Amino acid sequence: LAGCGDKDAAGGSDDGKLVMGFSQVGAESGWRTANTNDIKAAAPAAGIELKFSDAQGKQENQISAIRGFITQKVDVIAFSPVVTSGWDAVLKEAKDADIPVILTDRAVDSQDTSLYKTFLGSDFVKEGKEAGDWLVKDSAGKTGPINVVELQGTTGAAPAIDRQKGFAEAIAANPNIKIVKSQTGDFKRADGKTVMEQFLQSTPKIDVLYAHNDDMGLGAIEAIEAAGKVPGKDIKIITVDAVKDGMTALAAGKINYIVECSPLLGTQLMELAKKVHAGESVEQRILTQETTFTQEQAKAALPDRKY
Ligand code: GZL
Repeated sequence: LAGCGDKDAAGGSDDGKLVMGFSQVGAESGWRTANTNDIKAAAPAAGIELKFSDAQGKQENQISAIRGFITQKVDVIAFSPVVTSGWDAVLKEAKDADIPVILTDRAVDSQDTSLYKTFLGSDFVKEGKEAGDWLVKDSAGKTGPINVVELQGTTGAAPAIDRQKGFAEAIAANPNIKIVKSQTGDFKRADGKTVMEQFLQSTPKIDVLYAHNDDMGLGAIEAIEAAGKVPGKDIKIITVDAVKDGMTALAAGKINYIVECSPLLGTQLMELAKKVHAGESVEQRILTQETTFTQEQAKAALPDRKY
């Protein structure tokens, strides 16, 4: 709408605040909830007006939300793409409308990197490698096959593609370690439980579960216990994220190792939005800082965990 008073040409808010349109993947996991809460808190703290949209895990909802932000002439668009492909057209529309786009959390496979100003998020291949490296170390000196079942994240999502890649590359160091079953649990606890039930029924010997996030690992633990097995002992479990529920299970010995993936991108995102809006140049790729946790480290870290 044509503004009045000190509204800037790009259609910012009436009181001159920078307006950000954010399209979120959904609410599929504890990580996503923490990510959403952090973004919603960081916007007002940075004096930014946030228009927030939850896509319930559907790419078409993200695309229509982005189109809505373009129509509303927001100053900056940010989003976490649920899957890597299928974004070029709508990103071109944002570019043609002269609205800068910031990617957070997940990547897109667009070859044209002029379609977004920067990508702020984790290195998921590294996360998968950390998980695989731990298993290789833990398996040192053991003889005989080590059968791994893998609960993959959302099909086509950057973290699922890359966590699978990094893990597979790392475990190649020990040919005894084999992924005998791999299936998506869509980053959801309920799906992780259902798929693990199927793994348990169809796979005689499971030594390790590698789950691409804590939530699927926690669902799998329910299935493992229902099958009369001890998680963390009969079946070792490695997950990614390090949200509170995962860290609690790790400290209790039901998970053996967690690779952290930080959801706290909000403050960095808001600072980037201000720079991009001001026409300042920003790094094309900004990596988040994160670590890994053993059971002992989880016990020490739990009291201070913010999410
Ligand atoms: C990773 C993020 C993933 C988390 C899951 O940055 O995209 O999506 O690992 C979440 O828990 O659902």
